[in-house]
Amino acid sequence: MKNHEVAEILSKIAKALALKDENFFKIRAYSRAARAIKDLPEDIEEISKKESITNIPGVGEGIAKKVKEYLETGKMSKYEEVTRDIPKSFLTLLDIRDLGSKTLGALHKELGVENLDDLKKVIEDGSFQKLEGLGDKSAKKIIENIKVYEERMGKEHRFLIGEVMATVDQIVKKLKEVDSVSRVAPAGSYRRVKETVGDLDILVESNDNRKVMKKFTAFSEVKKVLESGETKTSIVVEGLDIQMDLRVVPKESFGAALMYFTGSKDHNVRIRSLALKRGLKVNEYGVFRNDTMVAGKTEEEIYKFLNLQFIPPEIREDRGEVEKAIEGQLPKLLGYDDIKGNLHTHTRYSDGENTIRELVKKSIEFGYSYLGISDHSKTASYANGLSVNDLKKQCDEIDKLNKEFDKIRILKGIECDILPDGSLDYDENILKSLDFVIGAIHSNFKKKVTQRMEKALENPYLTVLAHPTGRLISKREGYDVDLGSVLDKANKEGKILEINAYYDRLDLDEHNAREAYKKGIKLMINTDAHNLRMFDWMILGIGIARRAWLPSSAIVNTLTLKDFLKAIKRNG
Ligand code: DGT
Ligand code: CA
Ligand code: CA
Repeated sequence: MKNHEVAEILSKIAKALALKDENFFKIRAYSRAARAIKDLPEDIEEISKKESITNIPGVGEGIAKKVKEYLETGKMSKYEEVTRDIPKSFLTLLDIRDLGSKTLGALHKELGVENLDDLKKVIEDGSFQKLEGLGDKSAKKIIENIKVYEERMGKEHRFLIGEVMATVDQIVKKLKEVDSVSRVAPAGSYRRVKETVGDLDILVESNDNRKVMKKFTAFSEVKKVLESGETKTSIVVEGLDIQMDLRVVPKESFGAALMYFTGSKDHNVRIRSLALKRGLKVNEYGVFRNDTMVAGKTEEEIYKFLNLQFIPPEIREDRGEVEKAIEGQLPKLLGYDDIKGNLHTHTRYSDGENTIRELVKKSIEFGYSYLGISDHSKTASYANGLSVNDLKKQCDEIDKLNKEFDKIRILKGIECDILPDGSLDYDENILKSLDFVIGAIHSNFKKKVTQRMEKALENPYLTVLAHPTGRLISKREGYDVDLGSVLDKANKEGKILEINAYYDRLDLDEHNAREAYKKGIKLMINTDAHNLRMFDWMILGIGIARRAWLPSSAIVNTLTLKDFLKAIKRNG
């Protein structure tokens, strides 16, 4: 899937244009399109085959043409045009977060910075800090971001699960259509829904290995075949440059192979040693007593044979799941169909791409019984936050739509900035008129984050605290926050915490979601959707909750509308 690549190149065009003092609207068009394409859960190439790319909200005709050119030729002449006179070593600087075009321009013109080493030097000798608008704080931030960048480049690259999902779906679908193939399943860290994956592992059940391998290596998604044998073929996926290992397995061993290649390795080790104690041998072909195979067709059969409860893939990490399964004490995890509403969504009133009506229809498609609208609040000028008047207009529109749609209830909410002093972004009367308030920190990340969140949690009108660590998996460490203390406060105040299902956030993550649950805090899983396609990310939030061992009772948006309304009712 080339979405990330395409988004990256568009965003670099935007920065390069800005360096050249080009027209503001032109620059914004490129950054908007970059973001829209990055957020797509569908493969842009597939979309371009079925429909016009301009159907993606935020992508205009001019940019669509350039994207098409890139998809067809692997090149974007606009990018080459705007970067022709910028040296390559300088282009790397575009990848450093928080280094905007204005600063880049000043660094270049006034300090002669031409590459990363130069940048480090001018920070060290203090001349960076003396530039207009910069200071010690910006210097510190940039030093951190350089570190993150260098780590990312140096480390063995891992992919965000959301980056690879569409491609896996596509390849699985194609494999299912191959003659003689009766089952296809992703395995490895992907099946365990880890937030990042190192490579992809796919299993196919078939009795015609050669045919499967031949068809597979000819797929258009295959960039390069690394090795191809009778049972295993490894390829590099076009666009993503991720490795995929495909294994063909006979029917009687499919469950054993699926279990083995799903891992994790530590889980497998635990299972095998348990089996040994019972005089059994477990490997990727099956379960054996002496040399006789006694199970292997399905995972269910294998766990049962070992006298274990079935262990869902998401918790196979050797964190005590095998011991619990022996005792029959595994919790029933939140199910993928249990969610009844998405409460953190944005519309055109702020920085979303869709109307409320469109979100309502999408929610009905998902079978949801409620939908929460939560656009940005008034101080959030970076995201076109709602003035008091806009908010009133939006509430009126929701009232009307609620009369029109009887299958679903639309709830009035806001994603309210937590201001530098910890207060919320509207006064009491406004907040009181809403069904729920999601509080989040969006600016001044370095200022007393813990105290601000705790103060916000004391506010009777706050319902949910969103993305409390503020991390972006691919780019940014979280805020400097004492999460333990925030969790205790949330618990004391009876507030809900969010699991943000967007694949680059997943915040809370599996560890702190578990911690929150153990303290007795209720959680809500939301997509933070800025367009319809982002509703699809809900499954990742559910995956994270399952990895945290959470039952559906831990998640408030699994409740029926009636109970949900009770759960979000404010105490004050
Ligand atoms: P990744 O790709 O780094 O995100 O993580 P995994 O878990 O997908 O690891 P990978 O691709 O190396 O191998 C897939 C599964 O195969 C792994 O979860 C467990 C199994 N496996 C691989 N190598 C070994 C091994 O040496 N011993 C055992 N017991 N299992 C292995
Ligand atoms: Ca893997
Ligand atoms: Ca692998």
